[in-house]
Amino acid sequence: TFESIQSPKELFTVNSPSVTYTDDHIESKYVYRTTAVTKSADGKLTATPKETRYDFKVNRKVPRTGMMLVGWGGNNGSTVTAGILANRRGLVWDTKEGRQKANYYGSVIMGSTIKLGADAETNEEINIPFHDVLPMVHPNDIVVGGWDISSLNIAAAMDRAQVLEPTLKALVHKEMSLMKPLPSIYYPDFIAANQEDRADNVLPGSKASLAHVEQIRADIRNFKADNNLDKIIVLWTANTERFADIIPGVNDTADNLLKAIEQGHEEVSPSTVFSVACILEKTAFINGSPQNTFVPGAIQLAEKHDSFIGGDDFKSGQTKMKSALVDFLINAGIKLTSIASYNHLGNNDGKNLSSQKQFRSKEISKSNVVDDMVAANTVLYKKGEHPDHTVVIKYMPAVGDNKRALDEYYAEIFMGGHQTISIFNVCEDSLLASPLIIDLVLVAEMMTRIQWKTEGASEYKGFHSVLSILSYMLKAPLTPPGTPVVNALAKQRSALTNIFRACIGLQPESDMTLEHKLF
Ligand code: NAI
Ligand code: DG6
Repeated sequence: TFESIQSPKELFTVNSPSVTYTDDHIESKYVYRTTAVTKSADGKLTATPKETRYDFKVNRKVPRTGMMLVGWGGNNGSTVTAGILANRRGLVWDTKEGRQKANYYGSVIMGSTIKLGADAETNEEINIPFHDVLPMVHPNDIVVGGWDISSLNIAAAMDRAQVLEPTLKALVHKEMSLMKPLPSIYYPDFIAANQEDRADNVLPGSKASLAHVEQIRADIRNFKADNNLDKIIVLWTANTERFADIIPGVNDTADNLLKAIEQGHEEVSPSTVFSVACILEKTAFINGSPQNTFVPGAIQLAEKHDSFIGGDDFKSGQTKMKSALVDFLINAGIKLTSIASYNHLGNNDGKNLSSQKQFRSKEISKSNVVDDMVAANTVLYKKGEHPDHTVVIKYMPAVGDNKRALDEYYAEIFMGGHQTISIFNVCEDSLLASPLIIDLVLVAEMMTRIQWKTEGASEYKGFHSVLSILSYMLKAPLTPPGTPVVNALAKQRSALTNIFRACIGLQPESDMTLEHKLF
């Protein structure tokens, strides 16, 4: 059974001649203000304010949305499912610390606010939940399904994960025991050999095939029809795969990739097959793991089909801290010279990452996360200069999902002095990742309902297929080919906030507060 979904009430309207509300849409005429910089022969820079006019159109009808997880029976998959059910039913359970109520803490969309503006009379800040800026899907209304190579039902998978309190598990057990993951595709070479013993729910065939693509497409269509849904978002939260080699003629272009799948080429990974199926099905696909799912051919295919993709690798704990702390240090004028990051964890993710090739995927995504901040500070760093950065991950079964992350930041301060910052971060990995899964799905879904055109153009179109707006939630953000990657957490949040504001004709959130300074 599924509950009826009500279109959420809009918390505010925008009062502006540039913004129009119809039954179906919010339309805004927006002036995007940037600064164009030119350099003369003698090296002198000239900064010129620039204005570009865009029309945005937001579809106000909130669709009945399904989330299909690849790796549904994993720690993240089972935890996020239980979390959504608990919130939907408003559950309260006993813990050794007292009564605990379901919440969406850790979700930027559900747990944080943005400044809408200032009170017209008192100038006091008015903050509203992020979720209310645009007409977004509520996570309580998301219908969850998906695939796993392990046949355990999702209640048993939740027990296997050892993440949630037994009292909570008892409340959702019955409902979750009816949830069975669809059989998935398993090409043993891509994940660690130590995963083989759980692979008892697999489709025939151990390399890419059109039959696999077609089966996944059919699964999406059936799930949509069976649950009376308007839209599906698919998200990879399955094991980290090894990187696929980029081979000319195999995965370098859309046509070659399709051909390689048809011919069963061994260098096409399961996650790439899922992405291709979703792209062809016009279903947004997000990669929560670090591997290079989106080989050039997959990106080209998404562009060709105007289908949305996003990735890579959830940015949950250590890297989120890193992308905030390094931003702070470097923007404070402190010269960071080394970062040593150690992790140990004992869940199945850790077990899979104890294999060298899969660890290498994670090492890559965890290592490139400060590059943009370093490159931007030409005062502290010479061209090409970079802090030392090492990433270590060890599998320690005893600590289960309670990941330990130890970080040492070493920096040069005034007059040759040194500052050492040591961080010890302990928490359940899956309780950090689950709200990110929700954010990724909510934002990706919202982006499917936003269109834009330049002033005077006749046709609206969607954002670029590669949803770089999801960067805040991701360690190695995928961006449209040829465009820069932004890792700095504050910049990522401000892009998300201000794009949403632009869609309803509001200027970027400004912290100038001149009203409190000029009187
Ligand atoms: P997990 O190992 O508990 O779950 C992965 C699930 O994927 C397993 O149930 C496995 O049977 C399934 N699986 C493997 N290959 C599959 C395939 N081809 N099709 C369908 N199912 C398949 O791992 P966990 O902790 O849930 O993490 C999932 C992924 O998210 C990992 O790649 C991890 O590195 C990544 N991640 C996790 C973060 C966290 O904080 N928990 C943060 C960043 C990334
Ligand atoms: C060990 O680092 C396991 C990984 O899967 C991470 O827990 C995960 O990628 C989260 O990483 P971070 O750096 O965002 O905490």
